[in-house]
Amino acid sequence: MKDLVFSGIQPTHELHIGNYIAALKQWAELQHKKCCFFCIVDLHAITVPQDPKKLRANILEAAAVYLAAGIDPTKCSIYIQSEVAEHTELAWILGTIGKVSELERMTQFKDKSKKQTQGVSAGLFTYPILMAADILLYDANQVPVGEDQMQHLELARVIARRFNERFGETFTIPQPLIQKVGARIMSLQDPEKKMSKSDPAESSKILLSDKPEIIRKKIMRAVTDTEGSVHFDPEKKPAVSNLMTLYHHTSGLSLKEIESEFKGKGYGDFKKALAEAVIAELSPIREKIESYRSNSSELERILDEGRDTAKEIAARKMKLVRERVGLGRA
Ligand code: AQP
Repeated sequence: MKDLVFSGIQPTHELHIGNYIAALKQWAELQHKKCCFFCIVDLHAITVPQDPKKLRANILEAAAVYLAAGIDPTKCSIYIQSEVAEHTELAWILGTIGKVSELERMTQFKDKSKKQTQGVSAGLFTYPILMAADILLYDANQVPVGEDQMQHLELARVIARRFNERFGETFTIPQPLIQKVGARIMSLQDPEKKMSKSDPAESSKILLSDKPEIIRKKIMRAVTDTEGSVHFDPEKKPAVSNLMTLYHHTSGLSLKEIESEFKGKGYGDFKKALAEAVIAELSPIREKIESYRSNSSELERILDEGRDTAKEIAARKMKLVRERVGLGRA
């Protein structure tokens, strides 16, 4: 059987280079070899308050970004999570399989709940259950994610196994697909923090929509260390190692090749080369986002087709799940 890949991005804020390296870039490579479902996970987005008008705009923006990053709708399905209601139905059922104690261990919940000023929603707590439903609904066996999602994916595996043991073989156990280098891109201003869409500090992240002069400024201002050597050591030199990771993914050079290119040179030279490599990688994407965004009928058509394909598989799976659990009537 052909491998099935599922992955998604929340349409919250603008996407950054961390989302690109860990998710979109991997997706664009995978689509040539596997059957892929790439979802815009708007139901996940509302686990923290969203402005409804902005959310709708962000959903279409995310679809344009997927296409601009090279995701080809003739090779894979691109669709919006809330348009396939089976995601939420399965999430409810899996919520009776997952345990509160398991959800309480999720570090993302602990981090995100600290930032909520108007109380923490129950949806933020049960987010990993919905993520399990997203993946298990399609029997995805491969899930490309950044390192921050590994704990959620592990929970999806636990839930799938537990369901299969209780009700008989129903779900495929998914495996993570994680970049060897760059599974966690860090903030340009604080190498202890991951680069995050919702970080209010603009200089902490490189957005896919950033123009060349902004990219140059952000990289030239990125924190480094006092040692002055371009050397990969995430423990002792986390900031420089993070910048080297960005250079590795945008120049195609290995970490060793980067070290030898900048042997005896300072951070200034390295940052200039990094900025040009990032600009060369992201500029074509930025230009394409604009053109996909302005062709809304084409975007609508792609999202309709993706939804229909996803819905067919999801409906079949839910029929089986209802039977296994004993819901409704025969
Ligand atoms: N800094 C990162 N490095 C590598 N991968 C990352 N991802 C996110 N941040 C980094 C990966 O991008 C995919 C989509 O992420 P998401 O939209 O589902 O949510 P997130 O992990 O919560 O992303 P952000 O950017 O940090 O958003 P906010 O600030 O809204 O919470 C996932 O595969 C994720 O692993």
